[in-house]
Amino acid sequence: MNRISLTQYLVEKQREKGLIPGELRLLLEVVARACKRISYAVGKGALAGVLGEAGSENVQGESQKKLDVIANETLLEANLWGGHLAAMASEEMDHPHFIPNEYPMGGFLLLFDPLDGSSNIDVNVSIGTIFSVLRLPEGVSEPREEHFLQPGDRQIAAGYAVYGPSTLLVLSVGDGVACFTLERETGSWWLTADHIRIPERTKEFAINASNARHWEPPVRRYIDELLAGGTGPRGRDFNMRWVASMVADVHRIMTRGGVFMYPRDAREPDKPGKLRLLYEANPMSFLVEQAGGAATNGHERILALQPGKLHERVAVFMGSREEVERVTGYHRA
Ligand code: AHM
Ligand code: MG
Repeated sequence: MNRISLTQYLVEKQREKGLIPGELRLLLEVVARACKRISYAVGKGALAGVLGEAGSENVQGESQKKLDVIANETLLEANLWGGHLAAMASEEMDHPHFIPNEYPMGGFLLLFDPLDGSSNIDVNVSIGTIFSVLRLPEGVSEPREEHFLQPGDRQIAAGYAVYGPSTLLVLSVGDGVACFTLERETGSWWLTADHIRIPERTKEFAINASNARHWEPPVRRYIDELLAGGTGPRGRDFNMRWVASMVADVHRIMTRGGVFMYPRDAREPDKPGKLRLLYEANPMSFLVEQAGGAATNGHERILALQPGKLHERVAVFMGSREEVERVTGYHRA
């Protein structure tokens, strides 16, 4: 079988298509290497003592699991000295981590959710890593936190790893979406799907329905219509799935379509949703749009939003275009 490795794929984007600078290729390879290490730690589980609580809290007031901390450190360490980055920001760190003076500074900013789906770590359900790459704005020689506050449309690459039955890396450099599978024995990533397209129509939706009583009217209306099935206004039955790991839910949608929602709700009225804009919603929206799907906060494209702060939250509706457009339309009605 003539297999294409991650390196070959990226070299082609760089050399033949001139789509990405060499520095970005090297950065993405380092991120992929860090994800591989995280995958090995996840795979060892209790045997490596990586399950359970870390006994600390992150800036969002969420208690950290040991793997949240391990994954964060793995990504930081791997990316610190390569010379491609100016700074890194993470769900698990209050403020960005700037590249220390002893290492060369590069022109990119890396953001990540090191371990997405933390509530699934200890129950052996798929979890993942989400990442986003931005450029340090032109003319800036000293990176600061505000330089991360760029709309998602400015991402030059984004991706996620899923640590599931297989370990996958799903990536876009703005030229479609490709999926690589990790061959554990050799540590190589092989291209296993390219030009991924999300079907425009779907019969599957993903939402945490235990929050139904807190939803806003447009979301209630939309879900009620889906639940009404064949005899309701939609005239067909829908199926529901909720893994509670965004990476796994979005990956299912990448594979067979569907719509993923985490709307804002009345539990914490001052927060516009649960998921974070810069390192969860933006990279996932970039991938979903690159695969022909759509992603909004109920009103606007997520990728067009101007972030106001690093750990900002946002409502999320993403996946098959027809459904995202419909639920977004209900917010306008
Ligand atoms: P995390 O990054 O701390 O794991 O939180 C994000 C996760 C998403 O992966 C998932 O879609 C959502 O939180 C699940 O939330 P809930 O537990 O409310 O269903
Ligand atoms: Mg997350």
